[in-house]
Amino acid sequence: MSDTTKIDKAYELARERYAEMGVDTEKAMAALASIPVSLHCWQGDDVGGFEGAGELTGGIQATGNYPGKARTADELRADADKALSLIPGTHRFNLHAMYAETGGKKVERDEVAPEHFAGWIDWAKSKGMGLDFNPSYFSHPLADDGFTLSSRDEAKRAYWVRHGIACRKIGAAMGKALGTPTVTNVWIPDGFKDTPADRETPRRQLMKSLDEMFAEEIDAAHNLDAVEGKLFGIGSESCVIGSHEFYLGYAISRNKLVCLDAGHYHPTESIVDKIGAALMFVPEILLHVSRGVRWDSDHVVTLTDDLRAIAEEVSLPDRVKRVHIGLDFFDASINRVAAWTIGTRCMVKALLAALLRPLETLHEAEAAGDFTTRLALQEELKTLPFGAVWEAYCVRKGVPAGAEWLDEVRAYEATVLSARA
Ligand code: RNT
Ligand code: ZN
Repeated sequence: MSDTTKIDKAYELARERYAEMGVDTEKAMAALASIPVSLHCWQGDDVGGFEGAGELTGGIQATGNYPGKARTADELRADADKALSLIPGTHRFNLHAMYAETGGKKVERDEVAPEHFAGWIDWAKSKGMGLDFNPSYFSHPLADDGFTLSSRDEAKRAYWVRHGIACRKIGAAMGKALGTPTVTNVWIPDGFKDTPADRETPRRQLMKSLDEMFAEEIDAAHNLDAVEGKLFGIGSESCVIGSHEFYLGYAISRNKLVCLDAGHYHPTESIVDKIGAALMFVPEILLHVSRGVRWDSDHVVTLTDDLRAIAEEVSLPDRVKRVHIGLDFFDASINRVAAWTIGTRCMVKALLAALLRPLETLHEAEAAGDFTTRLALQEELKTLPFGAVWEAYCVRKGVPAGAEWLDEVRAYEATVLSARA
């Protein structure tokens, strides 16, 4: 029996089992195909970028030195092509400003322009993919004292405001060219290592900077602005200026997207319950799906209970259009193409598992106060043949169903990655 025949047979049985539970597997797969996940470019090169920056700063860290990381835009695109060929569905790609292609010329961050992303836009267009974007507020001499948009130094603050303005224009150009809005996400590292005496002044500076950056109205069909808070970073343990509360308030009052990064809260705090709560007050949200291990360590996303719960929240029919799913992890200790592939396949798997639930039945039981049925069904669902539906979905999308994707990554490693000195 060929593998595809085995997968077909297993799928037929799975379809029946799910139907008995009141779940239509065909509908679930159709819904899944319409949910894009935005792959972050920075897993491909440990958040290095193409400016020749020596060191990753901003209180984030990629540990490990696995050989073969991408050094140029062409290499990064080739690596992403490989990963995308192993992930079912059509997705998006998320760039940082420091990945501008400047033809070897030094271009200041406040002078980056759409032309520096023409190569990326052409590439995305050829793949029918949308792009997302981020201004880069780290790994730069003007960010070395740990303050950017919240700086008291007017020259520095103005420089970073101009960078933000330039990046929104790039986002809009990408969105316009690709016919799908680019989410341009602002994250800054600003904060204090030790107890501040004044927590207010830098936040006022940040608010002023954001208002200046967002002053120009941009068509929401082209660009959407998001703001990402966090609890702490390396070197900003005592106070992060752009905290969650700061940005939630900012996003609500300015009608912006709030970005929830799964690694940016207290270690036991999940973003699961923040999604629906925030959506009552902000128009849309951006997720940075990540996996913190003891701290904001940006581990590759795996199929954890937390990931599954996130997927359940975002895959609800009225949510999918309002939640932009982005990934944010960077592991330099394993093959980077594999890291992208593992993390994104897990995200898609979690979405499929979420879509394979008898939502109506669960909601009815809950509304009737029958929490016994709710719990019983939730647990039975965990052992239904979800893997058979996943494999069928992969076959239909023309990607490897199981671990054989790794053979392709290994072959790519042997022929392409190992040739990079
Ligand atoms: C940092 C934030 C931010 C970055 C990327 C590179 O803690 O999560 O999103 O990881 O922009
Ligand atoms: Zn993030």
